[in-house]
Amino acid sequence: MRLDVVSIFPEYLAPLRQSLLGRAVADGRIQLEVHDLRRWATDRHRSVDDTPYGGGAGMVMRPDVWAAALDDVAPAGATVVVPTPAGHPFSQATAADLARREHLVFACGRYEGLDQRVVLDAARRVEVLELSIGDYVLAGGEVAALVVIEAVTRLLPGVLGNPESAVTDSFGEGSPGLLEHPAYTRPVEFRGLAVPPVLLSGNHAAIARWRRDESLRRTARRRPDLVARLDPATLDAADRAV
Ligand code: 6GU
Repeated sequence: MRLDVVSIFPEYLAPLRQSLLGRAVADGRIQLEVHDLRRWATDRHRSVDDTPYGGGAGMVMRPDVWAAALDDVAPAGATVVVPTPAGHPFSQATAADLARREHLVFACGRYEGLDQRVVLDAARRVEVLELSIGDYVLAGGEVAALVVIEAVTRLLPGVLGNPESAVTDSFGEGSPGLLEHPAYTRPVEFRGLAVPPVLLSGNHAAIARWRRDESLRRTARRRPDLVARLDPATLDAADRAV
């Protein structure tokens, strides 16, 4: 996979070179380029923004600068991702979809976002996805791009340490749509808190049942919206008792 990220704060993207993803980049399994948007600015002051038509607070990022950048870094076949709190909700399903693309380009805006014509123009030749990572407002798209890139690249073969953890996690494709159960490791007692005895029993059926009950209880308490969306066919009699 190839990743290009365009930002006026390229140093914000430094975490992409850390950890498992950083290893994949260093080994050449992922091609990563981070670009400073100001490279495409043309005036003396390298300006990238201007006041909004119609008035109002904040600044809007200039279409000429962004279009020149995307012309250069998003060739035919690329998918352009524009992080914005006004975007479609980003989800595990979106991450799985993006993980199947050859080339992702992230256009990180600051201020009040990009002139909408940047999106309209780029969409004439490549797919453009405006995505939001949640219902809160960040100062810019950089951190959202980091979130999307981490969620996508950990699904690529050979990027995540353990490929199975990508399918068993709460929102993974092989999951029942429940939050994960709590996990424990040694010691068996820590600051007066014991590991639930069933996990020490060696009874694998009982352990599986306990984990499922804990997942159901946790999901019901924390994410009733997910319980409402569960396929009733995936629930057994013991589930209904929880
Ligand atoms: Cl993708 N960008 C910004 N700036 N704020 C956000 C967001 C994205 N998603 C949620 N809040």
